[in-house]
Amino acid sequence: MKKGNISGLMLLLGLTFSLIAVQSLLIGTANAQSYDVNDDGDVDINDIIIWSLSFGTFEGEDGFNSAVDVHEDGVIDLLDAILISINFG
Ligand SMILES: [Ca+2]
Ligand SMILES: [Ca+2]
Repeated sequence: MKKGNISGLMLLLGLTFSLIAVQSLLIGTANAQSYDVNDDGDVDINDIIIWSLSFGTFEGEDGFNSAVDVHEDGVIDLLDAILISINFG
């Protein structure tokens, strides 16, 4: 059961701007896992869209995508999206 939807994406976009100030803190908690979720050579909105499809899922659930669990804590949440989005480009 997929819980991700476009509203989650819009929420993220709003939060990204306010949370970018804590970028260095978040990077400090991340490992070297690639933020290029779809492995196309760019970290961009398409990776966030893929994240949104799994948003709210836990490891082992239908819809969970380990590629977007960039924080590797077993849940697809906003922190993963923030980590992806601050690595855009
Ligand atoms: Ca990508
Ligand atoms: Ca996570």
